[in-house]
Amino acid sequence: MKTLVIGTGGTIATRRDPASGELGGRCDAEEICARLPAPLSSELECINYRNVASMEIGPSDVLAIVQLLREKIADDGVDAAIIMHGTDTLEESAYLCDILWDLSEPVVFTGAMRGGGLLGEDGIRNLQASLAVVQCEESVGRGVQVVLNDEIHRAWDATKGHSLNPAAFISPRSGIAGEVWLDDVVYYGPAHARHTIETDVLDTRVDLIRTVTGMGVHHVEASMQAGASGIVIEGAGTGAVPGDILAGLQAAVKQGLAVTVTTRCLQGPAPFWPESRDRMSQLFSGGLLSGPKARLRLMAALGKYPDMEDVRTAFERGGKYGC
Ligand code: DAS
Repeated sequence: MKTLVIGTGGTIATRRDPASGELGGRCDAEEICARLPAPLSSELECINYRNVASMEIGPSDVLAIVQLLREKIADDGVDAAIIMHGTDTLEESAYLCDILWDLSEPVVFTGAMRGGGLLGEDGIRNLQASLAVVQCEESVGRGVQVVLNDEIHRAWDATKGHSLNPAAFISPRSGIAGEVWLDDVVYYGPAHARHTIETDVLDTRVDLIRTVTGMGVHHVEASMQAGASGIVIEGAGTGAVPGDILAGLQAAVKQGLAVTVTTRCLQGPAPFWPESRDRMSQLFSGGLLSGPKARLRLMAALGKYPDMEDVRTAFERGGKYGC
């Protein structure tokens, strides 16, 4: 077994300077892996893709990482991968990777909430648990997962729910997929069907707009004027938006934009309005996806398909169950 470990930066790559006590130094992937307790049950190959805070990582980086994984699997005998990533945008990179990942080899994104050398640092344990997950036979075919705090989250649902606590990640819509008990990996159910979109082109001109009480239509108009090709609107509750915003979204559809409705609620689907289905029928359904995740799925669907009906089908196929 050969596991590729890719470093991108984030708190997991930080280290406290023993002299000053400051958290600032940055470790490369090899240095982080060297702190794993021996013996390791897999050969590791370490690659430093970048060493930055996760807000500096974007969709094009995920495309490049997926390409790298494909090459390593095809040419170098790699059969699993761990991506170490800052936790702030980890859920987005992991889900985009999951949308693009049509192979069966297990991929895990992990990170840390407490930096190296701090009391209660969690990065090395998260890496160790991730290694147990990617090496587990049952992880094959489950796509991309997120492992932190001994919990396994499906990428489509993983959400950073706390800004500081090491138990930061939650899966609010479906619950965790499993746990790591020391070295044992336990899944609580079978793998879901997955609906990937294999593309190496993303249309990144997709805006996310959150609905709040009393808001006007100017955000929608600004998106249209800026040349967006898609808008994800996070409605309230089951996807409710004020009437003038709905009219603005319908105008956007007429202008050729793909418009998707999600909910700003943490749980449950959107849109879900049996009584107004016709009025909303030109808008795509975000299903169980959060706004940020729907945005990434729409980027992939728009990047792959020129025809809007194909975009809709590819987008909505993954929305219902998120994956
Ligand atoms: N340093 C932040 C980031 O890169 C937070 C973290 O990694 O936990 O996302």
